[in-house]
Amino acid sequence: MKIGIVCYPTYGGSGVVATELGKALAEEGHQVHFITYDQPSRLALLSGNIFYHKVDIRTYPLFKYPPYELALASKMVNVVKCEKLDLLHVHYAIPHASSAYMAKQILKTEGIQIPVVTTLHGTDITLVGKDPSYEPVVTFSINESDGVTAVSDSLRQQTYNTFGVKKAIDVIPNFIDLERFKKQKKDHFKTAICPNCEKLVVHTSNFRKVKRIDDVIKVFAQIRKKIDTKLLLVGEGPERNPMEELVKELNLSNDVRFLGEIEAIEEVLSVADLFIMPSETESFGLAALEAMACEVPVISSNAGGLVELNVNGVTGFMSDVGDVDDMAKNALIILDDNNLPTFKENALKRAKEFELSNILPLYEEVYHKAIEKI
Ligand code: GMT
Repeated sequence: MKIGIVCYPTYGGSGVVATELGKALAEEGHQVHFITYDQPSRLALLSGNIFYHKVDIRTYPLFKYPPYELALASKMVNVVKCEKLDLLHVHYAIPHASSAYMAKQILKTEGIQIPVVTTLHGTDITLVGKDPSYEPVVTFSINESDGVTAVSDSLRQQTYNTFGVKKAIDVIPNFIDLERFKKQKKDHFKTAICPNCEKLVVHTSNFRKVKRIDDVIKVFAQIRKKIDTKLLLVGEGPERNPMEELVKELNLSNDVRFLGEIEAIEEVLSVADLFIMPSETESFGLAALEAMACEVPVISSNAGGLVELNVNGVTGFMSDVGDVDDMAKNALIILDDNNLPTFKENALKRAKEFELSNILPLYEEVYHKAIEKI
């Protein structure tokens, strides 16, 4: 197949899933055309089957807000025509699904039928999409897609509960490349961070409020009172400065490090003992899956799709959003040397269920159904 993939090329989970999916499809022999405003961060263009088409967003003094949706729709039209694409797969409903709808209508006037598959990732539904300023367009574009997927059953349900969506939604969970995400020997790194053999707790995210990084720090403060531990906070975003202030306030500066964005995240996870994800909402929790693949157990909230990933008492523990006391109590159970090896083993075993090769055929099936339908 010749597949056009549209996504946000940033560090967010939806962009990562779209990019890794595209790379895997290319390896399977499909021709994959990324249509984005920047080169996706995890994309290496070293495959003959991968192409990148940049969306040019023209500014003009009259525009307070440059019309990205129109530039994207126009680019989709051109790429579908020039490259003779069989299908467009858009990741994140806003505005990708509505731009794809417009592209599809334009192409129809020229006698070209292009099926559109939309993948819902989370905040496009749970936070931004349900806002009245976007909701009618989101509902319409989902209903007009030829195939719709959501990354967890929780997100599928939320979509039905929040929007007037009538379309069947296939659940296709996030996936993991176990060749890349595996525990590696990085003893020198561990010694540098934990010179006295302290335990290591890690959190990675894009530092938005929804991630509740203050809870990570509060849980860590409680753990540290009982055992020698260090905390690594990986990522960048609006919450970074306030969180640096909180660390100072709680007198934790000697034990907490902010690492910023790191490309080889699997190297950091390789030396971690515990991953904390206390999110307010989380449609799947790709970062937690990446940790589990590197044999790191997870303390998480029980929000959204996290209950479909983290197995309570087995791969880690789940608590109600904001219940930092419960999270800290459970973290101490995991970090106990008598328990840690079993939790690590279980985490890896669970991650294996989301191996890329198990998930890829599910997307291919959705593509075939969408193409047959049109
Ligand atoms: O939350 C993020 O870090 C980014 C966000 C996005 O929209 O790119 O991630 C969402 O999509 C990921 C991939 O499907 C999911 O694993 C994340 O759980 C989801 N984030 C939220 O629901 C908050």
